[in-house]
Amino acid sequence: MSGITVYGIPGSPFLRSVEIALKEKGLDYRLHAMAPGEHKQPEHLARHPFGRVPAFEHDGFTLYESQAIIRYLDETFPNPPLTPGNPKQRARMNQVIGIIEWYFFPKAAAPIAFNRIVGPKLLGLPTDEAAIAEALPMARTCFEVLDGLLGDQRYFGGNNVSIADIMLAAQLDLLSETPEGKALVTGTRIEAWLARMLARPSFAATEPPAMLREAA
Ligand SMILES: N[C@@H](CCC(=O)N[C@@H](CS)C(=O)NCC(=O)O)C(=O)O
Repeated sequence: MSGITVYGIPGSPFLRSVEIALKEKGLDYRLHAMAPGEHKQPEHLARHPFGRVPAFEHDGFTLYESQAIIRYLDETFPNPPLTPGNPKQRARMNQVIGIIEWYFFPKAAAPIAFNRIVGPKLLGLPTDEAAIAEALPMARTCFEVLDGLLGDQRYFGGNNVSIADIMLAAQLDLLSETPEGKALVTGTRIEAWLARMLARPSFAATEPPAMLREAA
């Protein structure tokens, strides 16, 4: 056993990105699956003071923040590498990760996916159409920019899958289940890239729960 435990709510794209990295590395791990709400309880707040998922442990070393976890895995278990060796390609990967964390997830993907899927279909909350409308201009900018950064490359960091590809595809798989996400992806270079990513065994092995897909 690798001594790795991942804590999270199945269906969370950030949890999934960590699991995908583990699968890409061929590492076994224990998933401590939590129910929604458990992430705000004292037991989890002790692992993650911001009350989010995922959290991670490796032989007593604890960590949260998906990017930090995946980078740690990549340095600790270097094969196959998820970080390009070339500085320019590495910079592109880091740029895409920055876009995901600052613009795409909080200002586009999260408001749309929450208000189309998680809130109304899983939590019984009303859809906030205004929040979706507000998120759309940022979502359009993100798609335009990401499509340009991918260009004709196979992956964002060149010829091999990188941390940026894993993090973005885990987010996009859920977002593209919404009408807005589907419309944004269709006809872009991101569409073929996403299909390639989702066909990887690491993605197939970490499919979100059927309940979430059916809700979309
Ligand atoms: N920056 C964090 C973001 C984690 C995050 O926002 N996770 C979402 C699920 S995908 C979450 O925990 N949401 C629950 C909440 O905000 O209460 C990371 O990279 O791990």
